[in-house]
Amino acid sequence: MTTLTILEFPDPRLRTVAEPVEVVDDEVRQQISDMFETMYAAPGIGLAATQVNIHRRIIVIDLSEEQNEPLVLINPEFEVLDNELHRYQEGCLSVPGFYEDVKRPQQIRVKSLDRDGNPFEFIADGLLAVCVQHEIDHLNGRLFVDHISSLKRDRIKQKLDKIHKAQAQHA
Ligand code: QAP
Ligand code: CO
Repeated sequence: MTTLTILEFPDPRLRTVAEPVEVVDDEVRQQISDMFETMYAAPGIGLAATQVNIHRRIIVIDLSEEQNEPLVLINPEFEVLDNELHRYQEGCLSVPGFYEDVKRPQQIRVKSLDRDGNPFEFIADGLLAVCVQHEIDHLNGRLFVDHISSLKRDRIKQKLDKIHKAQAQHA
């Protein structure tokens, strides 16, 4: 198992639109294992392949306290079931240390492939609905900071630029 490097905003590679997975093979399953290790180590509750510079449509999620409820989504799609918007204070492993309110539809139907390549679907609401939409945004090159004001986004960018410059100095 390997811990992967997480790209951080405003890295332009986070803007890449990921390609669908054609065949769910052992290479894909290895990437999924590495993504779980990376997410659990962080720790985080959701990670899209884009964030670790793998531009394929793969997401790992685990909302449990004990890190024992792994959910894998490959080529996921969703449909909005309840147009009512729900506000949630989101964070992101690619925007460390910053949290802002984002509004999204509160109930969705998710269609996906599992880690064996078999299709499955489920209805998500609450935190899971937030997480799935946040992660699918990543696969489309979007970040939660795209849903907030440009003023707030630019402030976050400036602060992270500063941190990244200091980190480069000490490297
Ligand atoms: C996405 O986020 C998400 O700033 C997953 O310093 C966000 O795992 C889904 C994290 C909100 C649902 C609701 C963030 C860790 C983890 C940080 C994460 C940090 C360390 C974020
Ligand atoms: Co994120």
